Amino acid sequence: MSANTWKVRLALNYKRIPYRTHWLTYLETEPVVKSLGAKPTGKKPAPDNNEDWYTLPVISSLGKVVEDSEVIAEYLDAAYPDTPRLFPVGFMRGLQAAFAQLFAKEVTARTVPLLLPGVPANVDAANGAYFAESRKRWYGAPLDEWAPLGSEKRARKWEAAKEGWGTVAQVYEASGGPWLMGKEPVYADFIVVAWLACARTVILEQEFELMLQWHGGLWSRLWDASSSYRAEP
Ligand SMILES: N[C@@H](CCC(=O)N[C@@H](CS)C(=O)NCC(=O)O)C(=O)O
Repeated sequence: MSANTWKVRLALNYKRIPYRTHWLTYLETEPVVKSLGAKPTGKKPAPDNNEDWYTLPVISSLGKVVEDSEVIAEYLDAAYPDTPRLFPVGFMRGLQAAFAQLFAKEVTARTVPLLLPGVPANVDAANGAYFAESRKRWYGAPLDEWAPLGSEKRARKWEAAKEGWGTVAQVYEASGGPWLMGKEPVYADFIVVAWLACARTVILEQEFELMLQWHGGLWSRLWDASSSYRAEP
C-alpha cells in the first residue's frame, strides 16, 4: 500500500467510519477509477505532462466519489461531523498546511529515492515493469541505480534522509508527543505515519528498525501510538 493510500486508511480508522477496500494495481488504477467517475488529480510528470494522472486513493462515499488524500480527509471531516476532526479549524489549519510543506521538503524529497526502488519487488511482473519504466522516464535514471542495497550511495542517501526526518523530529519534541497535538492525532500526524508504513514494506527490515531508533526513538513511539489506526478493520 502506498503512502497516500495509507493516509486515508489511517483517517478512516481513527474516525471509525466503516469501509471496504478495493485493491487496485498500478495498471488497473486509471481504467477503474475513471469508470467510477473519479477525476484526474493532476498531470503526469514530464515528459508525459500533457497526460491526465489518475491516482489512488479514491473513495466512494454517500454517493460521492472523491480523489486525492488531503481532499478526501477534508471531505471526511465535513461528511461525518460527529467523528473526531482531522483538521481542527483556525490557526491549527494553517499550521497543518505549514507542517505538510515542511514534511514534503525535508522528508518526502529525501526518502522517496530510498523507497521507490523497492516497489517492483512488491508487485507482479507487469506492474513492476510499468513502475520501473515510468519512473525511469519521469525521474531520469533506472530505479536500480538510485540507491542499490549495500552501496555507499545508499548510505549517503540514508544520512540525508535522517537529517530531514530530524527537522520534523524537532516539531514533535517541542509538542511533547506522541502526536503533534499531544494525546490525539491530526491529519499531519497521519502524513508521517503513512510514510513510515509505506517504508516498512519497501525497505529492508533492518533499515526500518534503524529508522525507528532515530532521534531518541521518537518514530518508534509514533509507530506504536498508531498501531490501532494502522490495523485493517
Ligand atoms: N496527491 C495525490 C497523489 C496520489 C498518488 O500519487 N498516488 C500514487 C500512488 S502513491 C498513484 O496512484 N500512482 C499511479 C501511477 O503511478 O501510475 C494524493 O495524495 O492522493
